[in-house]
Amino acid sequence: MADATPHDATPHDATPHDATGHRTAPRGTAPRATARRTTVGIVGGGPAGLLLARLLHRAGVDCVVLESRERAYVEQRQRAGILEQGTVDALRESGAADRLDREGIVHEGIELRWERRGHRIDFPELTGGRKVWVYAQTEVVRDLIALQLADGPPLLFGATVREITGADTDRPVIHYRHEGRERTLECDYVVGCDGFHGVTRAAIPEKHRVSHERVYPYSWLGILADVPPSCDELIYAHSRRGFALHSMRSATVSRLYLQVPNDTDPAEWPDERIWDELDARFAVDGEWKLRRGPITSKAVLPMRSHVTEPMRWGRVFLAGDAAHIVPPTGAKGLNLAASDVIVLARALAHLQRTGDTDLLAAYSDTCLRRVWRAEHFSWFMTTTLHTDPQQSEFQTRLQLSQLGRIASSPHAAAELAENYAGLPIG
Ligand code: RFL
Ligand code: PHB
Repeated sequence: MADATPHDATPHDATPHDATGHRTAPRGTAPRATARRTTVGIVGGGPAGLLLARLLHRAGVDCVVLESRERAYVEQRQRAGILEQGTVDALRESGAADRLDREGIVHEGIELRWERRGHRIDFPELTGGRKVWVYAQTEVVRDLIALQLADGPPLLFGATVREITGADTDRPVIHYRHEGRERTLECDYVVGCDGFHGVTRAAIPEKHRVSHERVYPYSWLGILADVPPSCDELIYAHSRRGFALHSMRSATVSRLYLQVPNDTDPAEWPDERIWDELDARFAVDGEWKLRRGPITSKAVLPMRSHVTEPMRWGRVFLAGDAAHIVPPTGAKGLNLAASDVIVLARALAHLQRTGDTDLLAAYSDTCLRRVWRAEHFSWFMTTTLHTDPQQSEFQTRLQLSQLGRIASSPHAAAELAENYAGLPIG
């Protein structure tokens, strides 16, 4: 990789600039393509892009975030709920954890449930003290956006990136459309945090890019319900009717998921049918009862594993869902996105301080080690807990045997706990 020292985002001419640094056309002239420079151009303002921007800002590295959607949409997109210690530490370091520290719920375990029995996995006991936080991705994104708009660096909503050119030159360029005009942003480095359907991945020439993929033969129907959670910790339930997960958002809002066939229309699932099915899948001997309440949101989510390698080409880097997807059963997607940008922010800050590109050159290999571990764990949780439509009794017995092993062996339980609570970053 060519060496380059990050520099200030100083505009190159005296054309007037708007609040985001864009050149503004003199009154009465036709709109035209405008240009601007920055050190790190970040494509996508999801959790990966927003956290990277905060970490770089704190380290004195200048950057700009371009997000295609509007703020309200980004802030309401229902997704992850579980944060690992490393993610929480990075949010604290970036100054965005005040509300997380007040409202986040610390969880020290999960329950696995199968054949009418429950088994608790105790994280601190099995991992030497680790735990996780229940704090919704929507809240993480809201906190990061509020801080970014108050404190910089620039974050543009409604800015749709079309293409990255010059990935293997020392001046890659982001081409995007904003407020009806075509614009360009010249960068020292471009980071694609634009999710699975983003455009940055295509900046890596096809012959140098390998993708590994697995699509699962089932989806999740996810609901939000205005009802206090029926449990203190998450419940992951194996059942011959299919998987179910009980999670939560607060003391008054529950988040639940049901395994459903691919291409299920949520309209096939009226509220009563959902609660009846959840009741059947969570059935357990003893006193436990599932509380029912008004369902405020329903959505079907496909399940996929995907890794693109390498995660860097020239001066273009991929982070988060742009480079890898995991099925949500291991609660790893958001945490992996966070660990990528933690590694990248460290490398860019190191370059700024020392002029040394070694950490940046190691970025892809460093991240992929953790990515493949999370891919394995997410695949393991998914295939152990879900019922494949073609599943034979033999496969069901293997799943039950594995669950029995986790319940009876502290070593098997520790393997699950270490992966779930999160391995060290770097
Ligand atoms: P995102 O969140 O998809 O953000 C990408 C952003 O890029 C924008 N974008 C563009 N912007 C400009 N120009 C373009 N051409 C653009 N194309 C796209 C998009 O609008 C968007 O704002 O990716 P990021 O930042 O990498 O974050 C990844 C996480 O969102 C994802 O991995 C997690 O939500 C996965 N996940 C979970 N992860 C966990 O760690 N723990 C969990 O408990 C957990 N639960 C889940 C999940 C994902 C789920 N779904 C919906 C698949 C539960 C569910 C149901
Ligand atoms: C969630 O709360 O949305 C959630 C929790 C754990 C998972 C997946 C999703 O494994």
